[in-house]
Amino acid sequence: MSDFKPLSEAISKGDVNAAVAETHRALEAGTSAQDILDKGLIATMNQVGDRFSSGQIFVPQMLRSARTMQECVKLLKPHFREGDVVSKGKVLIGTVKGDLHDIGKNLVSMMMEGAGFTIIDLGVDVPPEHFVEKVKEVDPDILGMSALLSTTMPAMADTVDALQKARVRNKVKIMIGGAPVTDKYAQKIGADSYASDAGSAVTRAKELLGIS
Ligand code: B1M
Repeated sequence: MSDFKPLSEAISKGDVNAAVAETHRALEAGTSAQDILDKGLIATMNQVGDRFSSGQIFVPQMLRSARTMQECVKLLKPHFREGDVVSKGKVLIGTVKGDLHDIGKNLVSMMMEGAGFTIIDLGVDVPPEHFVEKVKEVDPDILGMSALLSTTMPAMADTVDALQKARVRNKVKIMIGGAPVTDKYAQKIGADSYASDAGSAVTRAKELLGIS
């Protein structure tokens, strides 16, 4: 079993060089990219979140850890590719209005891209009207929304309403996710699907489009 302690410490401290070196080391030692992601990177970010909640660290430290994690994720990206495949479908994705968290959304995008979907990423703090405009312009198969704050979750419902008002709701499947989001909430706001993590986002997306 791999020792993720040095990687975890580097991410906690926000030491990009050490974290990148540790990620390289783990890959070279044959550790799977999935294990590095789950047991090294995501597990550490959860600890960082707990330290923030308990007042041991503040936003600047959390941000440094987040940036460090993003650099490590870049190294893992090529390992999640299934190869050059014909696109399984177009996915328009973004973090909802008022929300700046993008690590989870980026992981979902990366996994979906690796599984053969074409990703159009609108970034963070995306207002409902921008989602609507892009749905009309891009005509995606799936619209993915991410929210990490309980205060920004209602923006998902607002976006579904805006799509309805613009008469484009039925043109696209809607998938939502993010730490405070639940299956029940997805049903409540009329989304088509909820995924709890990046791996299941790929499975749910394939289910939505009836592909394997
Ligand atoms: Co923020 N933050 N943050 N933060 N932050 C949380 C979310 C929080 C839980 C921390 C805490 O208090 N314990 C808390 C939210 C409380 C709540 O609302 N319930 C919080 C807060 C309060 C805040 C601020 C308000 C702090 C402040 O300013 N006082 C502020 C808000 C800014 C804003 O958005 N307007 C803020 C700011 C930040 C930073 C900018 C410093 C930074 C974000 C940097 C960035 O993303 N570029 C940050 C971070 C890093 C976190 C924590 C520590 C980590 C989030 C993360 O990246 N996790 C977080 C605590 C935590 O989650 N433990 C916290 C790793 C990531 C892989 O997981 O995003 O859950 P996650 O994504 C998963 C799944 O959820 C799912 O798949 C992903 C991969 O498996 N998923 C989807 C996500 N989107 C999906 C979409 C899908 C399907 C699945 O379909 C489309």
